[in-house]
Amino acid sequence: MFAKSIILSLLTVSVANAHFTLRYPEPFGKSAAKQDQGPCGGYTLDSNTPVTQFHVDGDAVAYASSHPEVKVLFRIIEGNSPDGPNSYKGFPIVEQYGSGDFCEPRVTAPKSLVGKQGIVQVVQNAVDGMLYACAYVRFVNGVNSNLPDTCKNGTGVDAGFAEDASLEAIFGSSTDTPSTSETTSAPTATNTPSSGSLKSFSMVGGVVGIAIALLGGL
Ligand SMILES: [Cu+2]
Repeated sequence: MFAKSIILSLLTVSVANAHFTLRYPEPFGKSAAKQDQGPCGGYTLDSNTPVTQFHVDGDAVAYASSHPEVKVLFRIIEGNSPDGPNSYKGFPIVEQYGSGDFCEPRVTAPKSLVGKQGIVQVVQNAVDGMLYACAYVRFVNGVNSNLPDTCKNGTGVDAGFAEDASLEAIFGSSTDTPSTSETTSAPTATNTPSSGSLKSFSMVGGVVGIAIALLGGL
């Protein structure tokens, strides 16, 4: 019985620590250890923060998710502060299903930001609370026609538009109106198989399999 509870708590811990990893644009930092801390998952912008070009008419935001069901906000913030006064919805709120790689290749920003720096913030409303990651970007014209390799969807990963009051509330009651993007393209659901997610699936399968085997033997 003792061993059984240890195994169950180990499984719980591994899930709770995983959260998501922002892959593109290049994040402030890669650890998810403080991902429940807003606005940027425990990271702040400094002189070593990488800068990625971000195309205002459509660019990729890619992450790997350990959660099989989250709601996601892609928020565009003008300037160097994640608490800056001007922020915009880069895409309608999405509900992502299935764990693994996920990419939204048509996140947009207002054209007025071209030539300026800013922050792409990804906020997930997940089973273990609100999770945050940020990337520092320089806004450029046009659409990114050369999407990164990290922009892919894992096997079984799908998405649809969603509503989420907690994510909407991030915009607060400021006079700043989230941009009503005219984007009508649906979230990607190409389900291109990805070796990365297959690997993590089989890893999880292995852990669960071992746990089940051990439980069976108790
Ligand atoms: Cu999590």
